Amino acid sequence: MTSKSPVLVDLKFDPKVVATALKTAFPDRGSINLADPAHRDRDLTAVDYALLWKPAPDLFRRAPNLKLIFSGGAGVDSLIGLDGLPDVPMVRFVDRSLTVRMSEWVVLQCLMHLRDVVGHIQNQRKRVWGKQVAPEAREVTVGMMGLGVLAQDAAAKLQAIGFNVIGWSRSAKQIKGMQTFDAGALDAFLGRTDILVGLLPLTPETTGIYNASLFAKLRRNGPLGALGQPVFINAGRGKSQVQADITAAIENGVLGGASLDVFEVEPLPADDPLWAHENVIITPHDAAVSEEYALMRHVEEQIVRFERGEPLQFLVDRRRGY
Ligand code: NDP
Ligand code: OXD
Repeated sequence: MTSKSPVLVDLKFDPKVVATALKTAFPDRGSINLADPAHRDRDLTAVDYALLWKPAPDLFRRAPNLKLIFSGGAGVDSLIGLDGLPDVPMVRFVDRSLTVRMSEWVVLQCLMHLRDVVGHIQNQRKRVWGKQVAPEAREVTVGMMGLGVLAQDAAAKLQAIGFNVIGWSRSAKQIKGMQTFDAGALDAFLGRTDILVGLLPLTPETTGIYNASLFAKLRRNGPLGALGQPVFINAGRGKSQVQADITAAIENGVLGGASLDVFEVEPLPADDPLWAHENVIITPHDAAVSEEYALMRHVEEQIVRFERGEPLQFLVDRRRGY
């Protein structure tokens, strides 16, 4: 009987949580956790599978016979350019737990801006009874940039609340109840958008895409006067945004507000001007964290499929970069 290859794990997550999750994960094959000092110097030459998030630079040299690589998150931008990355299938993380968390964050941010929650909290601190008349959600159009797994779920939940939702993606899509635009129709999409939600992967095409020229094309004073100034929300990747342009757009009124979970440099440096803007909501790249038990379950499921010769799910297209 041949023994099953253990799963090599190199995740720059909370090491205690990873170690706890690994105690029950992969019962038939075990794991080699590079965060565990007892495993650090193990021979990796016979390892078939690796679960990675920001792996060690020498990992692919030490593990030259990988057959399958798993990303510890939905995004693969931090893996795709790595030196020595072998030409084997790469599976990204797609799971209900991740999707639901992202939708919660997106809905929360849209409602924060719709109902001026920041303004209300400021009034409360000053003991001011500052009644506001907010627009109704249906008067506001949320434009999703990216219409993948995460954006489609968030869009459905925004629609359930009443927002008008439209979407833009590389390839044309037909989604019930939603006007969609393909890559060539970006300007038409932006011109109808009051709240822009970025859920794009980071690729050469999407690097710096959220910039001054794009913000200037968003709709101002929508048909019902809702919101007045457009809002930018991004939970995709920070390098898709030109941060200096966001700061300038907030300062010169091109944008009325922003919610940012991702940044060009993370953690966001303490002296970045975005921290100080009252109408900018900053969260520390925790819109949708990978839940370790769900991640290990997903890896196990895909390995079982692979070993049975069944097609893998959630495969990354290296040529497209996501
Ligand atoms: P998907 O791969 O399912 O969807 C990506 C979407 O982006 C697709 O609709 C795709 O178009 C579109 N897209 C890609 N490139 C372009 C382009 N050049 N022009 C127009 N559209 C483009 O990804 P997910 O929805 O699962 O995740 C999206 C991203 O969210 C991840 O890559 C990651 O960066 C980020 N993320 C952030 C988290 C956080 O906590 N902040 C957590 C999890 C993910 P098409 O449909 O035509 O292929
Ligand atoms: C991801 C992330 O890509 O957490 O999953 O950013």
